[in-house]
Amino acid sequence: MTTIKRNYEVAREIYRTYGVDTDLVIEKIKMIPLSIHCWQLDDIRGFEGKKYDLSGGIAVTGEYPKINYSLDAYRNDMAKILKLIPGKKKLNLHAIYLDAGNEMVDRDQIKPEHFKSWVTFAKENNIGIDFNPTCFSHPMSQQGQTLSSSDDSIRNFWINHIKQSRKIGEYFGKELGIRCITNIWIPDGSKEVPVDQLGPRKRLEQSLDEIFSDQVNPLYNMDALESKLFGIGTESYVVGSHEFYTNYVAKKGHSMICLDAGHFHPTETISQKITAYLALQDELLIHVSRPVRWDSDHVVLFDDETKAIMHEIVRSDALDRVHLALDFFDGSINRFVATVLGARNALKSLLFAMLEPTRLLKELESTGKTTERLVLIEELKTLPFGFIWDKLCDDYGINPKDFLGEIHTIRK
Ligand code: RNT
Ligand code: ZN
Repeated sequence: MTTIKRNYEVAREIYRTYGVDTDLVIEKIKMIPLSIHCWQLDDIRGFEGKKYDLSGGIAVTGEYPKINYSLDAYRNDMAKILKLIPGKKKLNLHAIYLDAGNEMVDRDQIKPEHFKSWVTFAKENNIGIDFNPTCFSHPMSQQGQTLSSSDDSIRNFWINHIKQSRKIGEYFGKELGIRCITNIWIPDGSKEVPVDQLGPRKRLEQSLDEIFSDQVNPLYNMDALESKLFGIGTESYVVGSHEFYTNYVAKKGHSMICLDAGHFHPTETISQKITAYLALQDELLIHVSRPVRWDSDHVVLFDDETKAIMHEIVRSDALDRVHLALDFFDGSINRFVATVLGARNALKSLLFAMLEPTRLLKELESTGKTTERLVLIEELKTLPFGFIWDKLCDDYGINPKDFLGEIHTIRK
């Protein structure tokens, strides 16, 4: 018997004494899709005919040598990345990762045909695709306004971009038989508090109404709206704030909220917001990220907040209603490794949460045994969780202990 199997048997027995069936948990976690973001690998450069500088508050910091990827080389690395992450995966694509050959296709002109080769890639790699319109790093967003702009030509440009994006999402869903989530994030806001705070928000509402007036089959595409508290250059005012989108979604009754772990005040945590949405909304998208003092998008760790996010989902029995997508970019370490490591840490956190004897804890809670509840929660932290994780990796032919060995075989 291999060490991994032997260790697993021991761990399985220990978890069983807490009423946890580890075999079942492993089978269950294999069914939960994790959306791997396309942008960590190439600093969100994409494959548009023309490469624009990053803007809209999107910044990648770090001096680790980067690869100037061709689409083929990029896909090669992405395929390798997918193989190093256990479980079910989706690829979270941004619109600027289109494949239009040598043609320069502007954002308002993108069509499903420009993403045909991504469908092939997804089929080859047995994954679904999620989508994001790219409303930043473009001359039309240079004034810091897109959907909320008072200039109709700018506003319409971005409305059209997002309308096209939703069609592409629908196309992915239909072609792959896996529903696509199209997540809309815009950078609109300002450095100082504007005198007119209401005007841009009313224009954003109108733009969204116009976008969603297009019928897109909800079986194939579902939309999410991502808020933010502040960004670089939008320190004082963000049009698409948390309150704005929460009210928009509640009022209009379509699309879901996207909670990004880095988009709130540093003392707020999204783990403590999840159930407020689950109580009143059908679905929720989470951008699993790691803020350090601000929305710094550090690589996701197996840390307390990531575990708390997963605990809230598991304890609410909402694994089918909450969608997990990664969102970080670190240019200070190997970007390939960053993607794999962050994805694994998100999954590890999920596995950790799923191995909790939730029913037992809830029972203690409902019978007022809060001392026992706290003791048990602390006890669970030192169970041989790592052995279960190793088994999950092993089921996918991934050697969890040879991670660095794997990465030394890949290009920088
Ligand atoms: C930006 C948002 C958004 C982006 C990606 C690249 O603050 O978090 O999700 O990170 O679209
Ligand atoms: Zn995000």
